[in-house]
Amino acid sequence: MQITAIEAIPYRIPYVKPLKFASGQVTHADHVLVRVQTAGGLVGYADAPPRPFTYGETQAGIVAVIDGVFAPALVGLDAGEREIAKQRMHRTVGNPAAKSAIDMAVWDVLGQAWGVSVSRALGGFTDRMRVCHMLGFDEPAAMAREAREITDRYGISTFKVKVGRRPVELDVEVVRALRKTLGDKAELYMDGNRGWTASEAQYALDLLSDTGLTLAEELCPADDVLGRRRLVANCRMPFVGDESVTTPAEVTRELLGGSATAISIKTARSGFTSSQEILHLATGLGVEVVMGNQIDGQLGTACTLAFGAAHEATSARAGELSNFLDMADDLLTEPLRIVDGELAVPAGTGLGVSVDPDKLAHYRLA
Ligand code: MUC
Ligand code: MG
Repeated sequence: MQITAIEAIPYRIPYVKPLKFASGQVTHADHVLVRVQTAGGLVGYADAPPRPFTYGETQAGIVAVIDGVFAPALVGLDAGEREIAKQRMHRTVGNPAAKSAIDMAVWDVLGQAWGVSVSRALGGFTDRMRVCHMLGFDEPAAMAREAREITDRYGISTFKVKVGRRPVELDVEVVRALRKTLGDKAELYMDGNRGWTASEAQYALDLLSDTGLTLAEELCPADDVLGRRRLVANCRMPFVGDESVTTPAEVTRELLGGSATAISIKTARSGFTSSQEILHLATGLGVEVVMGNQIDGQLGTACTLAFGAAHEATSARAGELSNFLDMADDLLTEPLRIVDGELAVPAGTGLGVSVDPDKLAHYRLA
C-alpha cells in the first residue's frame, strides 16, 4: 500500500462565535485538510489547525512544509512504514500540526486497509467519551449563560474556563458565576494560556480555593521556571501542562522539573503516534492526562475522540470535544452529534468519517 500523494488543502470556515483566550483569538477556522492517497485507492484524511499565537505555524506555512518537505520525504513509502515516516518528519523540530495531520491521515488509511476503526487499532478501550466544553473570554454573566445553554442542549456538565486576564478578579468572578449557575455537580477547571505571572496565578488559586475547581492548566509560562515550580508545588489540584508539553521530551522535562503534574494530550499537535508515546510516558510515571482541544473542527475532534476512547487513561476524564459547535459549518458528510454529554466513536473503518466534496469545494482556498 504505497503512499502516492500527500496533499495539503487550505480552507476557511467562519466561526459563529469567536473564541478568545489569554494568548489569542480565533474568528475563522483557517485550517489545512491533509489528504493521503495510496496505490490501492484508499484515501485518508486529517486536519491541521495552525495556532500561530502558540506554536508559530500558519496556514501558508503548513501548506509549504507539507508540499516542500514532508510530502517529498514520504511519498513512495508503504503506509505501514510509520516509524520511518516518523523518523523523516521528526528531523524537523517544529511544525507539529503539519506532522500530526500526516501521521493521522496515514492511520486513517491503515485502519481502512485492516478493516478496523483507528480507535480499535490504537487500543479499543471504549466506544465513547464524555465531552467537556471550553468557554472563551466574555463577561461573567455571558459565560454563565453560554454554559447553561450548552448543558441544556447537549447534556454537557464539564467546562474548561479560559482565565488569565487582568484584573485577576474578573476571572474569579467568572468562575463564581459559573458555579452559581451550574451548581455543585458540574465539573469546572481553568486554563490560563500563560496569561498570568506565577504570583498572579497563586493569588487566583487562593481566591478560588472554595469553588471546587478540578484542574489548573498552564496558568503562567513554564519558562518562568522557579516561579512556576513554586506555584505547582503549592497547587492542590493537578496542574496541567499544555503548550509547554508538546513532545515526549518536553513532557519528561516539565514533569521531572516539577512544572506540571498532569498532561494535556492534543492529537492535533502529536498525532496518534507521538500521542501514544506521551500517554505511555505519563501513565508509566503515574500522571493523569486530559484529551485537549486545539480549537478543532469536526475532523480534528474525530481524531481526539478516536484516540481518547482507545485508552483507559485518556477516557477517564471528559475530553475537550465540542468547540466545533462554535463554527458556522464543517467539512464532514455526517456531522458529529453530542448526545447526553457524550460523543460516540463513528462506526466504520479508519476514522469512520468522510469529507463532503461539495463542502470542501465551497470552503477551500485557491
Ligand atoms: C487550549 O487548551 O489552550 C487555545 C490555544 C491553543 O493552542 O489551544 C487552545 C486551547
Ligand atoms: Mg490549554
